[in-house]
Amino acid sequence: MLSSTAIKTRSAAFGFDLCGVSRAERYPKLARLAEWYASGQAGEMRYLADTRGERADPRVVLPTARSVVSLGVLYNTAQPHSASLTEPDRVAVARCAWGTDYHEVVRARLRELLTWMSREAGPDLEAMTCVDDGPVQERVFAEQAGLGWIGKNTCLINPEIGSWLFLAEILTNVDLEPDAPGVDQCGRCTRCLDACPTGAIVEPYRVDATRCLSYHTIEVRDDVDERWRAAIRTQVFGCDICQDVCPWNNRAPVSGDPAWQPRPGLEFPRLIHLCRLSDEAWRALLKASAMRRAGLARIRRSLGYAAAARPAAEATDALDALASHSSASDPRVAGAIAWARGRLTSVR
Ligand code: B12
Ligand code: SF4
Ligand code: SF4
Repeated sequence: MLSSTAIKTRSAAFGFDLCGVSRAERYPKLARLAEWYASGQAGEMRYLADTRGERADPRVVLPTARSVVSLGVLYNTAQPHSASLTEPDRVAVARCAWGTDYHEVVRARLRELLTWMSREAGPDLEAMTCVDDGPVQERVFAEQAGLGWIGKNTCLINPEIGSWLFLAEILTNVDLEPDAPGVDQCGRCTRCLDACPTGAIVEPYRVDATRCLSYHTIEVRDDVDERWRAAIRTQVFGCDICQDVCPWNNRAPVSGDPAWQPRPGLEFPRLIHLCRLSDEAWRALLKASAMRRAGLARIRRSLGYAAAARPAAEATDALDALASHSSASDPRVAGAIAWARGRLTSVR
């Protein structure tokens, strides 16, 4: 017989650091997505609206669902935070993209857990797994399942291990004992709102994605809106600033999991190094990496915007290096190089 306790014990053996259970229900916070999308703050992430019916109620995803098992994997490593970067010619790739693509790693772990659950529950088990790209509001279910609380920066924070977490779920028809929801412990802190370089946390618990550097450097397919290009500076893929400054991450433990350790070249590389990197070297670096989501042209586009923040000689070297690759004919890369060169002449 499948129980919450047994699933929790087993999940740890499969590499999950957190596990909790909630009922598969239509929680009030789930309604926020539709309002958020309607406000235009999702930008071009249409897939969120296309799946809004499923996202509002897990029983639309799996009609027989009774419980949601929420899982968390700590990906923090021993390296310093991007906010403490002292060498200005270095740039940051988001910590969640330093190692192997978490979608692949976590999905494999979910499969193992599900196989075990099927053995325990027998042939009547119905279940569905999600990690990131499924139509499930993962932070809401994680909060309901007691994995932590949704902070003012909108990240799920666990009081013991912080917010450097990948989230995943198993929706199932099994009636499992639910956990108590997480309790908000942000208190009067506003560090994430104060530190965000673009004011994207427009109010506590609300991120306007169209201002967020993570959105611009990972999700935006064409040119980044001119208003936000200069803000990219060092955040060339994703952005960790609102988690770097969160006091709950000061004592976050470090994961020894080889999957999350930074690949050589991704731990705060020099901008010029990334700009010079050949297509072949990038192909090797992006293999089974979460950075594939943006693709090389978009990554080089962001490097072009970042170059504009450097002193003229250094920026020119970086832009010349970007211009030497065949992807310089991509309109997004060409546009970024032209924009950055224009700023070098107009600003200085
Ligand atoms: C779209 C998306 C983004 C967008 C929008 C982010 C955002 N803040 O909404 C962008 C591209 C900007 C983004 C960035 C990042 N993301 Co993202 N993203 C997602 C995705 C696919 C959907 C999130 C979503 O629907 N957002 C829309 C908002 C409205 O919905 P929501 O996040 O569920 O928020 C609910 C709560 O905030 C709730 N709520 C909370 N408090 C309150 C208070 C009140 C008063 C009310 C009414 C409601 C309310 O209402 C919302 C509606 O459901 C999820 C995966 C998933 N399927 O859930 C990953 C996910 C949230 N992202 C993740 C990560 C790691 C990141 C980055 C850290 C990556 C990086 N380093 O660049 C940044 C963090 C930026 C940030 N501060 O959020 C992780 C978060 C893990 C964690 N600890 O929270 C997730 C869960 C993916 C995963 N499986 O691990 N992301
Ligand atoms: S990820 Fe960066 S840009 Fe986005 S809300 Fe956090 S600090 Fe702001
Ligand atoms: S920085 Fe402060 S306000 Fe922001 S999420 Fe962390 S504890 Fe909450």
